[in-house]
Amino acid sequence: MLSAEQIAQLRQWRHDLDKTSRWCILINADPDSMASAMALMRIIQGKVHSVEIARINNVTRPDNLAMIRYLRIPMRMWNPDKKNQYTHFALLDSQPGHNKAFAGVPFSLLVDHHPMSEDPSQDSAFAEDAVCIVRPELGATSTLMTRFLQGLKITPSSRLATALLTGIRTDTAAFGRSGTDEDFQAYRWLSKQADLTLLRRIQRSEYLMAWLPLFTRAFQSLTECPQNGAMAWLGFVSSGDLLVAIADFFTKVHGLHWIAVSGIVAETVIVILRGDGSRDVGRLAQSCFDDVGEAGGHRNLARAEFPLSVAHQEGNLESFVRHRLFSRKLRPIRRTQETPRPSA
Ligand SMILES: [Mn+2]
Repeated sequence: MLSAEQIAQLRQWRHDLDKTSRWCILINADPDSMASAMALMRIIQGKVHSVEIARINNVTRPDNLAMIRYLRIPMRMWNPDKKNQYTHFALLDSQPGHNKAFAGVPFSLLVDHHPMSEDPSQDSAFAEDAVCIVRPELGATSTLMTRFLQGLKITPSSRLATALLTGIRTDTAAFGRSGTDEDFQAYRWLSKQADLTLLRRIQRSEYLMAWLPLFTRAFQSLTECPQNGAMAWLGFVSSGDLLVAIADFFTKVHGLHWIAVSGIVAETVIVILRGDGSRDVGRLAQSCFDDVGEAGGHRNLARAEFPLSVAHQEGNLESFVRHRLFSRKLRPIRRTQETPRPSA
């Protein structure tokens, strides 16, 4: 909740915005940052000369592409050469030290929910009178932006409310992973204004047309593994995200306790493991692939990566992976608290 004093400060900040200023809202685009950017745009529009949203990354996830399309989020790729077009910069859902692209940008506003960086910015000097609001206890920056809208008595459009709802849902994994009472209150408030049909359409955009041939490969190569598991081999794929999307699909199959979906991305073999918890796939990944590359994860989700060259020495890649998944008991399990865990 914002205090009366904080609301007064926010109103004053908005009131004092320079009518001639040209704002750029810089984000590392994901649902939370995109929604936050839309909210800030709504808050400062009309109070400044212009405001644009620029992203530093490519958006490739189908649900994020759907969010941009259905909610018509105006966004361009950040071009550092055009920095001089703007007089003010805002950074949302990130901190200057989080990405090289933020270096040297004199931010006037920072709103975020990540833990405060120990070394906030070596290269990025904040602008004079910069406002930094970091609330690490919150599940999403969208929650904070919702509080700002409430404090300013701005009723969000249904598209903006849907965006913020998507931001909170995504960052908290629909309150399954994180989220405080405050996130939940914001969520409930937004639900009244949001377009829930659109929200469902965004959530359901899990795959791209171009991925469908990979599903064919996955189904054709699917083989059973011990303890009600299965593995699929996809060969060369353009990114590890595709393997993740397909592995996640198989978690919806009742009776399948765990799945390993593998493929080759450039010079690396990637194995994505998902499970229903009846078997610790993090340990499985480690015991199978720890000796050839990086492997680890949690009970329900894990990942292993190793160089193509390792497996090549042992002949056929698919049988190499299969052999390891089948004969895991032959390898000792070494697992410590400090074991590196590739992001699964
Ligand atoms: Mn976030």
